[in-house]
Amino acid sequence: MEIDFRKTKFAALAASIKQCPEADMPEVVLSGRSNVGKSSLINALADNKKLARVSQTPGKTRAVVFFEVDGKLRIADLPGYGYAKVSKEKKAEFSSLADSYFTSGREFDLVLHLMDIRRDPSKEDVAMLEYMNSNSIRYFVVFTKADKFSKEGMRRRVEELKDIYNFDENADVFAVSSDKKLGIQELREAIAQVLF
Ligand SMILES: Nc1nc2c(ncn2[C@@H]2O[C@H](COP(=O)(O)OP(=O)(O)OP(=O)(O)O)[C@@H](O)[C@H]2O)c(=O)[nH]1
Ligand SMILES: [Mg+2]
Repeated sequence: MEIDFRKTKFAALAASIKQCPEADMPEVVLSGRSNVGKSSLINALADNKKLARVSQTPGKTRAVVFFEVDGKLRIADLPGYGYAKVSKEKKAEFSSLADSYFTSGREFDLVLHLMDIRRDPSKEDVAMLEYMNSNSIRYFVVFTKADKFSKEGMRRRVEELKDIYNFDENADVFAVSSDKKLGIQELREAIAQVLF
């Protein structure tokens, strides 16, 4: 099915699982640590810089933010985890909202798990990958900020990371740059293929 990602609009903001819209269409979930580039990726996919809030101050996305793409699918932008400068209470609140998204029984179709291509695995990343592997959750690994490497450097880094992480053998691995629009079209097509 053709999906026009440029037709993406804000759909809902949920500060708790109860506030999430009814799961009545295919849903893609973005997970990953704070500042990894989740909101930026949504903007890149939609080709609209004003859609999702991007900030220099990590920890901006404090609720689950839903976007609707072309009336055909939903994207859920989860609060990022692991940002050190928010209080312990805030941290627990963000991550419990992200956790409860997964444990609530809400139906979703695909997780895009984002990780900064320059960084080594955090314990939250490892835990998330293990969680998805053991629950047979379909996911893509999306390495962000690929513009920080040359093309060859990026290829080598992705190989290195594949050795470091324990990815599901069926998981697709992408390297993208929201800034330079690298790998964005491939990701759009891969999402559409999994969902429809
Ligand atoms: N160089 C580079 N910087 C990026 C890219 N994508 C995002 N950034 C920067 O990374 C920072 C965080 O981006 P966000 O999209 O707000 O990250 P987030 O994952 O939504 O963060 P939270 O909402 O805190 O969970 C911003 O300063 C972005 O400009 C990219 O592709 N390349
Ligand atoms: Mg965000």
